[in-house]
Amino acid sequence: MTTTRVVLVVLSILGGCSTARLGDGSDDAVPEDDPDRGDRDEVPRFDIPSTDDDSGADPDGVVIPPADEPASPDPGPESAVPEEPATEAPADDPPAEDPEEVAPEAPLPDDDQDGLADAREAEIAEGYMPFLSVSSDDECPAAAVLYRVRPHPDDARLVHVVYVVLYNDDCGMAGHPGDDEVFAAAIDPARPAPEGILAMVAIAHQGTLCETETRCETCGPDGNTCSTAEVGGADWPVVFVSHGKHGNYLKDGIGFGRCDGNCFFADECDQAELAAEAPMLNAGEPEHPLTRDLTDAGLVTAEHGFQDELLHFDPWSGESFGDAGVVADDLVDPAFDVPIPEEC
Ligand SMILES: [Ca+2]
Ligand SMILES: [Ca+2]
Ligand SMILES: [Ca+2]
Repeated sequence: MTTTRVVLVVLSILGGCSTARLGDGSDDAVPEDDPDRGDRDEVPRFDIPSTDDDSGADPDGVVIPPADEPASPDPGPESAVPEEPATEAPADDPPAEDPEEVAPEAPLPDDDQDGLADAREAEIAEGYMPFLSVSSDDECPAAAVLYRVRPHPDDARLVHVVYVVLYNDDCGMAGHPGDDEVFAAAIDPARPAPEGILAMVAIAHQGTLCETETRCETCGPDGNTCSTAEVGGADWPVVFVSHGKHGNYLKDGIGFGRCDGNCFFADECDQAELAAEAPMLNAGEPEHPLTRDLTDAGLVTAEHGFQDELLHFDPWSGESFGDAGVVADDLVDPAFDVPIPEEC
């Protein structure tokens, strides 16, 4: 009996060794013996010692198999532990996506703190700038445009823009160095230009006996519709500029509240073939100016035709622009508030 037991033991040992070697090539042998299916991931552990199998003929491999068989269930869960970090790796990926989501949410600069991105203000003021009709024979047309953009006080979805046109001089009757002429517009940025220009207000000779206010709408009653000029197939609302004096009117021709012959027959306006081109700059808001020096900002400069005494002007200083009006007052003057037409 003892002899046969010895033989059986030897055979069982040899059989265990071959099983381990098979495990190198296939995982089938292990699962059959192991009740815990979750431990099948231990297969890689067999692959590692398999390098020893390269020696193939080494008899040492015979000793290892029996030790692995009973031990295999236990090291199973232990081996699962080091594998967990591998599963945690993908968990680290999500945080990498977060910054990408945050980037587009980053607010754009709003240095004048009015709730509108300053870059958007520039797009609106310049993109919806009405057709500025300066007489072709104006003898002092050098100009620059300072503007103030803010959410419309009556509807934050809309925008209110005040345009202050600064000229090097007023060369009309009783002319003077410097000139500031104002008009304003209510704009719906959800509509393309020029359709988005809903209504305008202009005042010529403000504060004088010749003061004349004109208003117009682009979507209101026919009697108050803005005059337009065709540019690129679209009809742009026109701001008529009186010859030499630069008073702004929204209605040309002869008659009460119109340009031609107004101010004791001194004013005259023309429909220019091309809109006046002038550099433009955002003034910001009263409490948060975007500029305090129009020359350093590149607007009122010698290159743009302005004389020395007008250089380095602070639009928020409360001082007159040359011998003209106070620009800081122009920018906040409620007389230029443009109501939103009900029809628009
Ligand atoms: Ca702003
Ligand atoms: Ca603004
Ligand atoms: Ca003037």
